[in-house]
Amino acid sequence: FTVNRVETSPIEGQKPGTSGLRKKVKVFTQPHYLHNFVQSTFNALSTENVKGSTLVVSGDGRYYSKDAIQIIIKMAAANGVRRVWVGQNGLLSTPAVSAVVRERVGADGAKANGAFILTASHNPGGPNEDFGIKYNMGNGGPAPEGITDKIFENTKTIKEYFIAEGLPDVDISAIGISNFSGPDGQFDVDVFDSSSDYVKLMKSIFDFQSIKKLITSPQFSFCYDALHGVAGAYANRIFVEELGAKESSLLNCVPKEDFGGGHPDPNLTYAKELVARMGLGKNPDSNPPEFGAAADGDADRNMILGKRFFVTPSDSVAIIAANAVQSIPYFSSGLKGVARSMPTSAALDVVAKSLNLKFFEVPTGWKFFGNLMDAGLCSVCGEESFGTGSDHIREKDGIWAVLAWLSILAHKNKDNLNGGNLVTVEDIVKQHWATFGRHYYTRYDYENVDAGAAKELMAHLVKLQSSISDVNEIIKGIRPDVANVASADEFEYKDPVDGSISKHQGIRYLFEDGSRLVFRLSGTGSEGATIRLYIEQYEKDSSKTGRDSQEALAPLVEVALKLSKMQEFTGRSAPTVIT
Ligand code: VG1
Ligand code: CO
Repeated sequence: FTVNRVETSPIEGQKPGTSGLRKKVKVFTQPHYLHNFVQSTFNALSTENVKGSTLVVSGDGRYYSKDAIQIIIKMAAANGVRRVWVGQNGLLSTPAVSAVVRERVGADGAKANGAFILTASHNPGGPNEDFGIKYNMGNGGPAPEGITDKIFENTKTIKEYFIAEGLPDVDISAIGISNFSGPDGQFDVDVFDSSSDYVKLMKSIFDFQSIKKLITSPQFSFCYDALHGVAGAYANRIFVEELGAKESSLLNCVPKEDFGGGHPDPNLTYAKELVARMGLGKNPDSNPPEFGAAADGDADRNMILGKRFFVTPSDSVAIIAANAVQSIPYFSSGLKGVARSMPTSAALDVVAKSLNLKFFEVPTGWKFFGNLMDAGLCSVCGEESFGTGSDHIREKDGIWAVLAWLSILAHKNKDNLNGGNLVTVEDIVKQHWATFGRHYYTRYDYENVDAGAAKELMAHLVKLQSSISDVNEIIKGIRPDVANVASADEFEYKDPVDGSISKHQGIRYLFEDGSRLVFRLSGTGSEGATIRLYIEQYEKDSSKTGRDSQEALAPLVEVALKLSKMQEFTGRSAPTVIT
C-alpha cells in the first residue's frame, strides 16, 4: 500500500467526555469525522506509541464498528503502526481490551502500546443511536486528561490525516494474521479469539472450582443478562463452559449491533427482563433464581441482584472489599487500598476504616483509579454507576464483579452445599449493614434536558454555596426534620501520584449527620445535557437499616429538588431514571 495524505479541516465538538468521544452514528459518519479524531489521537501520542507500535482496535460490536475498524486499520498503517490486533468480529469488551493490552503477547513476541476502544458503553446503538471511541494507554487504562486535552486541541487545528491506499479490507471474522507491506516496511493485522486472554486472566484471579461447586449445586440458581452487549461473547465461555451454569441461565447473550433495540444499561429501569426474572419490578416471576446479574454494552458495568433483592453498586464495592481477602485468591495476601468515585456512597469508607486500609476519593470516571493502581496504592475500587473493579486491569469489569460475588457466596456457603441453609445475597448485604451501618442511596437522572437550563441550575447551586447559613434557612423552610448543611463546595481532586488537579468535579452539600447531596452534569451523553443528582444518608442504628430506601430518603430528596429548583429550571417534574 501507499500513504495518502488527505486535506481536512477541524470539526467542532470532538471533546472526549468522561470516557471518550460519544456521538450519534450520523455525526460519526460525516466525511472526515472519525478520521480527524483518530489522526488527532495519533498526533497526541509520543512517537514510539505510533511508529512501529502495536495497537489494539475493537469494541462492543455496535453499529458502525465494522466500518470504523477498517478505517482505523488503514490510518494506523499509514501512520507507521507496525501491527493492529483485532478481536474476532471486532469484539472485545472494554475490560478485555485492558487485559489484552496488559497481558497478550503476539506470535512475534509483541506487546500492545495502546488501544482504540469502539463503544458508547451503556448508550443505545443502531443507525440512529450512538457510536463512540476512546484511546487507552499502554497500562490498559483510559488516556489521562493530559492526553485527552491534547487530542481535543489537535482536533481544533487539524489540517491533514494519513490513510493507506491499496490496503484491502481485512476479514475480521477469521482468526489469523494478514501481512502487508507499505513504505515503512511490513504491516500486520492479527485477528484473535476475543475471550481467551480474558478467561485466562479470570482463572488466575478466582477459584473456579469452588464457584463451580456453588453454581452446580441444586440449592443455587443463577442467571446472567448481557442485554445483547459484548458480555455475551464471554458469558457462555465462562458461566456455562467453565462454571457449569445451564445454558438457559443466559439471557440476551448474543451480541447485536443495536442491542436488540434496547438500552444496554444494567439498572432497574433498563434491565427489565432480568429484573422481572429476579422477582422484582412489574410482573415479577414467582420463582426467581438465587442470583442474577447484568452487564452494559461494553461489559464494564454490572448490576448484582439476589432473589427479590437489589444490591446498590455502592454497597457492592464495599461488600467485595470487606470479603475479598477471605474469598478471592488474588487478594489473599491483603488489599493495598481501596477507592471510590466522589458521588459513590461512603459505605466503602466505613470498610476501609475498620480494616485499616488506604482510602481514596476520586472524580467520576475510571481514568482516575489507574494512577493509584499503577503506584500500588489501590486493589479494589468502584463507582455508584454500576462500575466495580480491581487492579487486575485498568478498567471497570462487569464479569469480574459477578465472579467476585459468586466467590463470596461460594466462600460463605462452602459448608452448606449439601442441604444446609444457603446464605443468600440478601443475607450478605443485611449482615454487612448490621456490621457497618447502611448508606441509604439513590441517584436521580434527568436525561437530555436543555443544556442551557442545566448550566443555569448548576450555576444557581454554586451561588447558593457562598452562604451556608442562607442554605440552612432555606432547608428549614422545606423540611425542618433534615439536618443542617455543614459545608458545601465543588469537588476538586489532586492526584496523589502525579499532582495533577481536576476542578469542578461536582457540586457537594455535606450535612452534619453525614448525609450528602451531589449534583453533576454527565460527560457521556450525546445530546442535550443530563443532570445527575446523588442522594445519600447514613444509618448506623442496626434496628433502622431495613427501611425502603426511597422512603428513607424522601426528606432529603425533597430538599434537593427544591433547593436546586429542579422543576423551575428543567421543566421536569420527575427524573428519567431512578437507581
Ligand atoms: C457515567 C458514570 C461514570 C462512569 C462513566 C463511564 O459518566 O456516571 O461513573 O465512569 O459513565 O461509564 P457520566 O459523566 O455520564 O456521569 V461507561 O460504562 O459509559 O464507560
Ligand atoms: Co460501559
